[in-house]
Amino acid sequence: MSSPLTDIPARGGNIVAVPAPDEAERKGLTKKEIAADHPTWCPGCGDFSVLALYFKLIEKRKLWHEKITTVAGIGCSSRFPDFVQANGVHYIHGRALPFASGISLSRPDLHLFVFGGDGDAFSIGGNHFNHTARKNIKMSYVVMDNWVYGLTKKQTSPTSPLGFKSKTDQWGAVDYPINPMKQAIAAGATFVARTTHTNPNHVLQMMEAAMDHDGFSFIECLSECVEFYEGAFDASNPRKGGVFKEVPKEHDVTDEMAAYKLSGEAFPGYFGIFYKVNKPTKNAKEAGINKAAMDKVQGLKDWQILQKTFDRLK
Ligand SMILES: Cc1ncc(C[n+]2csc(CCOP(=O)(O)OP(=O)(O)O)c2C)c(N)n1
Ligand code: SF4
Ligand SMILES: [Mg+2]
Repeated sequence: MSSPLTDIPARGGNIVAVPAPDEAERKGLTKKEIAADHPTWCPGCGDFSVLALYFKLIEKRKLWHEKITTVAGIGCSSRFPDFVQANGVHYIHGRALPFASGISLSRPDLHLFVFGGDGDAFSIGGNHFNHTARKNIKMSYVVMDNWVYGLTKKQTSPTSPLGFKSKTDQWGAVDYPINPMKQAIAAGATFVARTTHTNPNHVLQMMEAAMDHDGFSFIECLSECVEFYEGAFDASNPRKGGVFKEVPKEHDVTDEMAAYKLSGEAFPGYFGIFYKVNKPTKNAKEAGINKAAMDKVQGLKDWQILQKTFDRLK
């Protein structure tokens, strides 16, 4: 019987099942079991609610410690893995996605979540974002967009709006901001959604849908930096007199042009799934290549495979 404790991918990319206790007997994790450390964010930071909803997702979907991996770069939002009692990596600024890609391709059995900020994702990590999306590597990437560099105390980020006054733009930002949704769609992400930390049910719904997507799933989650950009998202928060507008029911999520058009709506824009298509993942393609290679050397010992390789090089 297959078990969450013992399913490990074989060299060919297949899952090897080793007999183990019935998974039905195993209880899901509680928030107490999954919460590692007291988050060090400023009181009122939007990132708290995203973390709380990640815990909720883990509880709701009955994920176990060894089945979840949380990866991040550097930034306030990127502290995420430190606060989760499971395997995780707090990696280099902007380099979370390449690290996560390695995990995804070698351990396709894991639920892989990557969290980070707008600077991490679209500035220093911009290229990695495009390439991970186009390769359709299976993982869920949640960008906690606060329109500012929080950790380093208020510099202009790639999503800061024109005119935003920061330590790097004392007279107001002059560079046109990027649109994360348009960028994700154009780069080839197969799941693109938008949510905001002020609507917990919606965040959870988007995370669940992203997790269930077989491919690279991207969520832009507005997450307010109360310290350096207070009130940035008030226009999207009904409790602050704003509007939370869901993606229209008739929107066809497989229509790339329609998704692109939704992304162009002026702030606060729409929230929900903009784009979702099924395409073969790099994981599946590589597993196929690995299997074909392993079939060729079936029955041979490791040293015999190595010998054959060296013989070929002669
Ligand atoms: C290679 C490198 N360059 C720059 C930094 C400094 N640095 C750390 S976090 C950060 C930006 C953080 O902004 P963002 O990714 O939006 O995350 P936030 O803190 O807003 O959540 C920068 C520039 C670094 N740690 N490493
Ligand atoms: S500086 Fe901003 S993003 Fe960082 S913890 Fe404080 S409120 Fe959150
Ligand atoms: Mg930021």
